[in-house]
Amino acid sequence: MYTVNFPGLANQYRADFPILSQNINGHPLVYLDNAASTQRPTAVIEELARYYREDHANVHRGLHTLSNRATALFEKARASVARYLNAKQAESIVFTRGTTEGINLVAESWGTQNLRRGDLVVLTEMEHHANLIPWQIAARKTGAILRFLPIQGDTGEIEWNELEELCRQGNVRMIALTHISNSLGCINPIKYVCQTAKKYGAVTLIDAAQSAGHAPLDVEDIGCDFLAFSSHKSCGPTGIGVLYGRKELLDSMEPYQTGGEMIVSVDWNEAKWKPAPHRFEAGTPHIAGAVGLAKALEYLESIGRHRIEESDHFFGLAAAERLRELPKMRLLGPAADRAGIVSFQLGSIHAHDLVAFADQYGIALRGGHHCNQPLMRKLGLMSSARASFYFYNTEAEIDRLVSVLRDAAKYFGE
Ligand code: 7TS
Repeated sequence: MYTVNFPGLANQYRADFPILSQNINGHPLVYLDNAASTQRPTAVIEELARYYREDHANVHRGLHTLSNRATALFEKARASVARYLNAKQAESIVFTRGTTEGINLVAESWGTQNLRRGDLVVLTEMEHHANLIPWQIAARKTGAILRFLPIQGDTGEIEWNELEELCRQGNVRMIALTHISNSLGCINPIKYVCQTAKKYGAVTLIDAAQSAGHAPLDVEDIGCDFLAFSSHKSCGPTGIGVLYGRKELLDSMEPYQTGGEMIVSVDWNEAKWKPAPHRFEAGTPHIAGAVGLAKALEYLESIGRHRIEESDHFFGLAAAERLRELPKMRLLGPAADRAGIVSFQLGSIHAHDLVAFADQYGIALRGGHHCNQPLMRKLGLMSSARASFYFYNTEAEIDRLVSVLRDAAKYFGE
């Protein structure tokens, strides 16, 4: 029926996610809010408990056994993340609170130290607020100018050769873009963007919030300077994330937060920083989070990121195909190459009403502007509803979604 085959990963892996086997409002939970946050497998939940039960102390400061053990685990987690991203060295990995903090770090540290009046920062019109507002602030502080690669309409397609035209103007200093759009589900050609940037001497930042847990990512192959992601969208704990940065670039940047553990020496009036990554990790980090994230990445590797990517592709296309059967359905995102994220507007039903209706039947969707206010405005929408899938979802859950949306259309008179 579909152009891609159902990968069937749920048969093998759904049982690893205890939260999914519950009823919500008297119906089996259908969790389709994975773009907001994925769920955690038992392996990660148990690793967090094990860490607190057996190994916890503060890192990098104690000389006692537990502190050494916690430090070793924390630094081992950094090395695991480096391997996951194919970063050349663990020192390129900064632990943050999440994608948002990673981008803020770059915009504040790299941005305010390197951008000059009239420099261009190039973004796309589909950026999450987390990859927009930090650049607005950096631009305000430095006099740099933001430019946006426009999307062509509901499909979210971008004329990528416009990037080269912009770069030819000569003063593009930063290109920051999302790999996968959290509302349109399109997959952007980040390798091409980074190659183009390099030709013109611009620095690149990839927002990998929606891709790190979903597809193979190789920072060497992509050729990016920075890449940020969140653990909680990749089967790991909340409150921890990763900023990858080219080591020499990180070492050239001043920290934007200061305090304990990021220094070499401190005097009354001045201090000297450690090299990266520790200069960017002031204060006690989320140690358990890093340990849990390493376990989550190990779990994703055991499934195989290519298989997860295939599964997302199936769900994106299959859900779009089935949702199109509904009358008055306006689907966002590309027709072909798409991730497992499908946003839509059904007739004139407000997305919040639709989400509340679906929740009565145990279906978890998201409705709103998805932290893409300017994008929604450009599309002439106040909001949209969104179903986002992961490898533990099933084909039957698409049927359930379509059936409940059909009932919603009737109920709201569409
Ligand atoms: N960038 C993108 C593309 C995202 O989708 C999100 C979160 C972020 C950045 C921020 O990530 P955080 O972990 O720092 O919050 N996106 C969503 C979403 O689509 N629904 O809830 C959060």
